[in-house]
Amino acid sequence: MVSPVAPPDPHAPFALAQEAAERLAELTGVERHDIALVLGSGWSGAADLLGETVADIPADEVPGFRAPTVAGHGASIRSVRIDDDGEPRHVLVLGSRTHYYESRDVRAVAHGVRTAAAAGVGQLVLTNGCGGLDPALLPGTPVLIADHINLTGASPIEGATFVDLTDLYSSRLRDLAREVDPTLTEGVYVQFPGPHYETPAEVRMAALLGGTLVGMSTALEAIAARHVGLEILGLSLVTNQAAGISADPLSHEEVIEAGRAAGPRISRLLAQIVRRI
Ligand code: 8IG
Repeated sequence: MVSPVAPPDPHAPFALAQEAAERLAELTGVERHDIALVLGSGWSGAADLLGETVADIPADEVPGFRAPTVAGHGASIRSVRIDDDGEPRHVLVLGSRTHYYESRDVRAVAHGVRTAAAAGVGQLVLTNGCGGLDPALLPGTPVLIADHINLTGASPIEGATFVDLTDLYSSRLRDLAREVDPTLTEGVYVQFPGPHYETPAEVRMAALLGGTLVGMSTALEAIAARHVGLEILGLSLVTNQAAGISADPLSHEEVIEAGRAAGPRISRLLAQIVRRI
């Protein structure tokens, strides 16, 4: 018998992203955006420091975006205008992201990035809160992502599309970030599927594999972003030592608190970096 279920249409996510970008242009009055920013745990203050907020839109008013399900995660999409010198630039600030752990839906995870590309964006800044694998990496430390290891077992790419991931996290943009803060160190971000945190044995494995940071976002989004040609900067905030690194158990409240404490400092850093892009 022939299956009555149609195969998934690989173009559908891009059509939805196009629709979302058109709706964003209507709602913000900004025809094209130049830079997109995805704000993870601890990074939300940066939007206020970037420039003038032209529009602030509840995410669920834009096709394909969902209201976030996690306490401490934002829920709006902002258009911010940077007017330093020369041509004004428009930054699309995605205050909410869909995580893979919410429903293992890679299309939903990639939608923000694809919408940004459809809105005209050339550079994408992905931020997150994460666990640190090196005992010397203390909570509150921002780290540049130099590369990633994707342990989700998933990809946002559908079909036989062989996307090159060399220099995925742009060395040009990392250099530029270090011009703002020469003390920034680099690390390899390991994306686990979550939503549970790792066991101490998994944390030791991630370190053996060459990881520096563990988290539940960013890698899948970076892959989707490279696929659509974006230049990517990744910034992590270490909000906790990974499981087993310190004797204390992990708690979401502790993660939120570390993000809150580091917030003003890393938000200033991020705003300075974005203004240089
Ligand atoms: I914030 O220690 C934050 N997110 N997987 N492990 C994983 N995700 C995280 C962690 C962590 N801290």
